[in-house]
Amino acid sequence: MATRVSVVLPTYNERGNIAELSSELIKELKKAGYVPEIVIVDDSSPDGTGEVATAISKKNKLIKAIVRTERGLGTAVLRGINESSGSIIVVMDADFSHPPGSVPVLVKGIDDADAVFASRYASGGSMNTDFIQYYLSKLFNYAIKAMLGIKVLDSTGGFFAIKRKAIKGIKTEQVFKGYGDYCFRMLYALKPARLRIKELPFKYMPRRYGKSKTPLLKSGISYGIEALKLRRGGKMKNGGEEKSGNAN
Ligand SMILES: Nc1nc2c(ncn2[C@@H]2O[C@H](COP(=O)(O)OP(=O)(O)O)[C@@H](O)[C@H]2O)c(=O)[nH]1
Ligand SMILES: [Mg+2]
Repeated sequence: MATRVSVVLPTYNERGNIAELSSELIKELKKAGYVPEIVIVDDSSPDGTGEVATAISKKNKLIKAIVRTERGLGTAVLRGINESSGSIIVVMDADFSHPPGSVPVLVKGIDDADAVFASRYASGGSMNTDFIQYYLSKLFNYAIKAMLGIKVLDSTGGFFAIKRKAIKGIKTEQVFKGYGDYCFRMLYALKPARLRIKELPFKYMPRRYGKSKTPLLKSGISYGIEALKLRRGGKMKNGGEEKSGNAN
């Protein structure tokens, strides 16, 4: 039986991207021999992404649309994971920055791993920004990697494939919250399980339609604070405390 691959797409104002992206993902995964499932989690976007998602889900049973009243990237990803059914889960942005053509590459990479992270910084990867921005973001990601002792360099990108059974053991409510920081929180929570985790390069593209929702400086600062908190929490745990260190 072919492997079912669920792609979780969190959306906020992605009306121009979502239909085309869903159909390209289905095409790419089918071509590679997988059974695709697309799970869109929209937070009642004012641009009507939810309506488009609902309409395409009615036409195509491989697409599932969830429209929530709450707001938040981390919790949207978790909702998508919980409502998906594939043995492999892919999480990615819904704006074509994460190219649909890279998805089968990540999924294939899971043959000898438990999770595969798409990386802008691995050899062969790139980012469609100027030299300075690229190296600043790479440096920032190095700092997070060193601080948390995780294996993945691109731990803020939110583009990865993971086996469902790999996340069974983690406290998902504590991990999937906030913004892009959920991604390195997940890697940190997975550390004790000693999973096989690897990175494969991909080329980060400019978004096709719409605008970015990430306040770069603000999220950079809050990611830094979050990484510090996690590290401190980890040390406390090693020192004999019961608490997991990321209680809020
Ligand atoms: N459900 C949901 N999705 C979000 C939210 N904020 C951002 N996203 C989605 O998360 C992905 C990344 O956001 P984006 O604006 O592209 O940030 P950037 O890639 O850092 O510029 C996109 O698919 C967004 O639509 C949110 O509050 N809720
Ligand atoms: Mg984006």
